[in-house]
Amino acid sequence: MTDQTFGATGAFPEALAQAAGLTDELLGKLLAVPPGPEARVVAAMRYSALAPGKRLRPFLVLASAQLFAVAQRSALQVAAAIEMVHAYSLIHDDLPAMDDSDLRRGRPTCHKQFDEATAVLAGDGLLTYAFEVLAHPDTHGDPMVRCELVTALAQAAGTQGMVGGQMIDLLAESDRSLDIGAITRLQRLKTGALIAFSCEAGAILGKAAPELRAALRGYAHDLGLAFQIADDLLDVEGSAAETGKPIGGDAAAGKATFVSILGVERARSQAKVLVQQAVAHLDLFEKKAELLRQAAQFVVNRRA
Ligand code: GRG
Repeated sequence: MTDQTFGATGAFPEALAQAAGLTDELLGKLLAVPPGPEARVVAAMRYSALAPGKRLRPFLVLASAQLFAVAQRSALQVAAAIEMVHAYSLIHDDLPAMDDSDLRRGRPTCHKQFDEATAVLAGDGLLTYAFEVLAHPDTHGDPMVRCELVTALAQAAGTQGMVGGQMIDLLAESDRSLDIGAITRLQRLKTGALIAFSCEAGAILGKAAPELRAALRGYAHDLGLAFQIADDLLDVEGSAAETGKPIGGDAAAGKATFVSILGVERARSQAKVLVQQAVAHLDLFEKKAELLRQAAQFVVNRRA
């Protein structure tokens, strides 16, 4: 494994790059292509999981785990698992039955590079493998902690989280009548739940006191909404060259988003308020949470 201690410089850009390097190294090992015809689905899983993304969720796992002095090896297992679930969601979201997208992370989407059936299987393979990784003894010596991680990720990814949010989103397509409360709930489920799991994972690994775990949940809640508003703003103001995916899709589809409801200026100021709120949740951790504070600023200023 690369000789890197996550966050050693205390600067967010380096820490994000380290999270990406360390997580990709582990993903590369976990997703070694086997011999035999099943090699094709593992190659598709590799293609999507290792495609260049920000690796924000792995960063959040590593930074939250560091608050509780969790071993980096344990945190990396969770970082790899969450990135697998995220990659699965992107593969399935891009399929013709959903967003029908040709471009993701600056490359052809999984079903364009391989084929639709392989992309469905690659998503399924990544989702199931993530739970195998969490259940592995390398993730934590205490089986109860591993069980808690499995339950928390299942809840975040399933019908009470991302899958539920995606269902609401599909039903709401072309529905401009959604109000701000409905959009907030949709996004809390669709993107917020995985972000919240990423932040809480450190507290689970570190067997943290309930109030510390609650503080991380509060941070994640505000961060997730700020992240989504930034995503909606990028869909209006960004470019495909920057984001690596088609832009303008929400407006073309007539979708209600934070930006379509609030307008660009109010959406931007709301994102800033959410970042301030997110950062305030971290007061309990004092200086130890500096990387998470910087991450909150990054989320609203990002261009990809
Ligand atoms: C198919 C079950 C299922 C769920 C799909 C997450 C999701 C639900 C769809 C992705 C569509 C989308 C663009 C959502 C907006 C927020 C989001 C998750 C953006 C992509 O995440 P980033 O910006 O991507 O962290 P990178 O590529 O940097 O990892």
